[in-house]
Amino acid sequence: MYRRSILTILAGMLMLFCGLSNGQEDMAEDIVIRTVMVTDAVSASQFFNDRNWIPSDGSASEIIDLASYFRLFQEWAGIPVTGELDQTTMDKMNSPKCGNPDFGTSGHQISARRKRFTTLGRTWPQNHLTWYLEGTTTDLSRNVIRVNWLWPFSSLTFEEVFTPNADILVNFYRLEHGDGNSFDGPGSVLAHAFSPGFGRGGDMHFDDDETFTASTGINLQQVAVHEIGHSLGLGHSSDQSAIMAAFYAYRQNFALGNDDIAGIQSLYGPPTSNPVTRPPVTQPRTTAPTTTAPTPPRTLPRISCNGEFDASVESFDGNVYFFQGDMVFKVQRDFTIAPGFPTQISAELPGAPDYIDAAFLWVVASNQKYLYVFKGNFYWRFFNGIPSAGYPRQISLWGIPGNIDGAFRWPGNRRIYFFKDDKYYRYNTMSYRIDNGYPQPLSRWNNVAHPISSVLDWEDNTYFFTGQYYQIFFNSQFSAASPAPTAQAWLGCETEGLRVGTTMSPTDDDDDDDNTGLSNVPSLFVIFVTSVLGTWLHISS
Ligand SMILES: [Ca+2]
Ligand SMILES: [Ca+2]
Ligand SMILES: [Zn+2]
Ligand SMILES: [Zn+2]
Repeated sequence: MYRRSILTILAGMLMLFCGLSNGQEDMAEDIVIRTVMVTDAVSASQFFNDRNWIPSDGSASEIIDLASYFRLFQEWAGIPVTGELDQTTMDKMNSPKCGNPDFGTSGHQISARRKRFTTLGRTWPQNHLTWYLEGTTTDLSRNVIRVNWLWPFSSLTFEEVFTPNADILVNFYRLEHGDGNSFDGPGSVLAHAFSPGFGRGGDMHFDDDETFTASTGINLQQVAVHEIGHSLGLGHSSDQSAIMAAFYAYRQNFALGNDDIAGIQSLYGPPTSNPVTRPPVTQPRTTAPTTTAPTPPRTLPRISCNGEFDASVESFDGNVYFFQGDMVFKVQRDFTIAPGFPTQISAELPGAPDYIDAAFLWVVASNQKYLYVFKGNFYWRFFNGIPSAGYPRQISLWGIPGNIDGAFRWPGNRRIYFFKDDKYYRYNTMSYRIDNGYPQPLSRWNNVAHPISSVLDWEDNTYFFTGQYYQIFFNSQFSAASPAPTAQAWLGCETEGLRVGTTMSPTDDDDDDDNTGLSNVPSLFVIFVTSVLGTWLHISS
């Protein structure tokens, strides 16, 4: 049996050597060559070899004492130390985990007994990093994938970009995907990431055979925060409570631990007390993407790409209208522009004015939808796209002032929300009047910048648009993410269309009073773990 395991180890070393000498796999030493289900001593020795417990730099003796490795692993993983491949050990080895090795090429380190973080020996020379979501999964919508999963607590700053010329590319793959580090189907390995460097350096890959979630199960954000730790230069921690521990388990209260923070600060130092905005320093990528070519940017009328819209609302067919001057865009659920758009507002909604203030959709039934359009002191109504007779009418019929900024109807509590300047009004569609106690300060919507340009109720979350930026407001958390450029995310515009240097910081309001009504309703929404996000917002504001 041990003779076979030695052969396996030698074969593994040979494969690793071939991979390195190839030249194209310049980052291959970061990542496991293959993965196996551990069922016996042979596959266990492969596990130790793949994950760099046994030195892969040629310094290993040819005969290994497998029992001593079981003891080291059991101690490291925090399970009973028996020195044998018992069921607990086998289960642990086969449980969901990161695909990166647990140690460097010189094998298991004595320091692993100190229960702390490890580093990969590479760091980014610049403190400002760019990342690009190159590919997505059908498990989650693009906007959920794009939540802020980046690491606070260090001097690093991050910027999402919309071209592949980024420091960190994020993608989803199945099985063999061109980097010599195959995924393994459902279960076991969930993801892997490359340590800092050019080409694939810093890139994160997720195993698309997993079902990623925004709640319990394989939570994408929790896996991603671990993987980006590797992208920044951290290895696996022997502190099993750390995010950088190799094995994955869903955490109810998800946050970076002290060990993770100590690790990242050992590489990049603590956050600068007065952050300066640095220009992005992005090196040309030396390795072309091998599996998924980025889709070329679509050519759109210049008018769209400033991303400033007067109003946004769900359309009759379940897509999204964006109004801008005398034009209207229809963005489809896959974030492409519907054929025939943009077009004149008067062509899409006969009788509606240009330069509207706000709009909302009232869905009575799937075949009965009323679209309300507001401008100045008047409003118009369209039933299933057909203008209703007798309009426009006076906005005062709603009990609100003229010239509002935005409006949406939330089906969760059958209320209509009207926003103006730093206040909002809540209209009760059962009593046909504004609820008592309104208007309320807009600051109750945690972290939303104001005054807003428009607001949209869309797929379980609320989107606030201000100038050229938008913020996802997580209904289940009742808090907003950092602003992101509207034109790039919603219209697929290129960077050039955006004004350079425009920044916006979210307001920081700790008022978590839930009188707005949304958070009183039993959660119809995706539960999203945003403790890291929340901390990030706090720090960045
Ligand atoms: Ca897998
Ligand atoms: Ca508006
Ligand atoms: Zn890992
Ligand atoms: Zn990969």
